[in-house]
Amino acid sequence: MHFPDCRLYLLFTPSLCKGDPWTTLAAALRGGVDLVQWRVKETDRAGADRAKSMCDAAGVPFVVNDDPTLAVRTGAHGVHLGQDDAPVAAVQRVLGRRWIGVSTHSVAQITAATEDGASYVGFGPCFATPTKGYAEGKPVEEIAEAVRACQLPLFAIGGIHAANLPQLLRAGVRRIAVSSAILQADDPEAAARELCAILRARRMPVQAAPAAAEAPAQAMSIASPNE
Ligand code: TZP
Ligand code: MG
Repeated sequence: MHFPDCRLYLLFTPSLCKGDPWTTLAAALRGGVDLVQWRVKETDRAGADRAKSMCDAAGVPFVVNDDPTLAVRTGAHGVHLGQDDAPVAAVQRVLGRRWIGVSTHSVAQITAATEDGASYVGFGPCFATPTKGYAEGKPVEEIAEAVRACQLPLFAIGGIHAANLPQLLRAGVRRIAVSSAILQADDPEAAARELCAILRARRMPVQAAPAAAEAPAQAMSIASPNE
């Protein structure tokens, strides 16, 4: 199944929400999140079904973390796997044509995920984040190198919020996956909207151009899978 042009991937863990989780998810969807991952350790079929229905109503694809069986049962669009989860090929047999995303932390892991048939990769951590216990992020040069090397859609992940996103955009990142930037926000809709606006601004072609020399860098929008 073709992987769509999603840019703002919400890692949805109900227990991490500052407010009511379902109100938070609804707000995030209104704010422009365009891919949602169900990220819950214990199997919660009812919760996953509820999140999937909300995503369906918003026309947003739904991915299940770690659990291919739950992905099939909920009718999810895909599953997301970490480096310690089952191999892509084995999961593909269960999932058929659904997407398989893989968490990666190096160019070697990106290459392996690509060869294994992944649909997209997560790459990080880009910044320190208590959400997954990372005390520091990767150097920006390493992120830029990963973006350059990656032939699949790449979602930067880890500690990303509106204030540090421009740094990643300058490194070539065009898609991000976030948890706390939205789930912990006082206003999750506004937080999602702001991230969307920053991501979108990076894709806008330069309009009237006194500084015409900057136009090519600003205008690139469809050059590679990362674009
Ligand atoms: N994988 C790498 S960092 C991370 C995951 C799941 C956590 C992302 O959450 P946050 O709150 O956006 O840092
Ligand atoms: Mg996992």
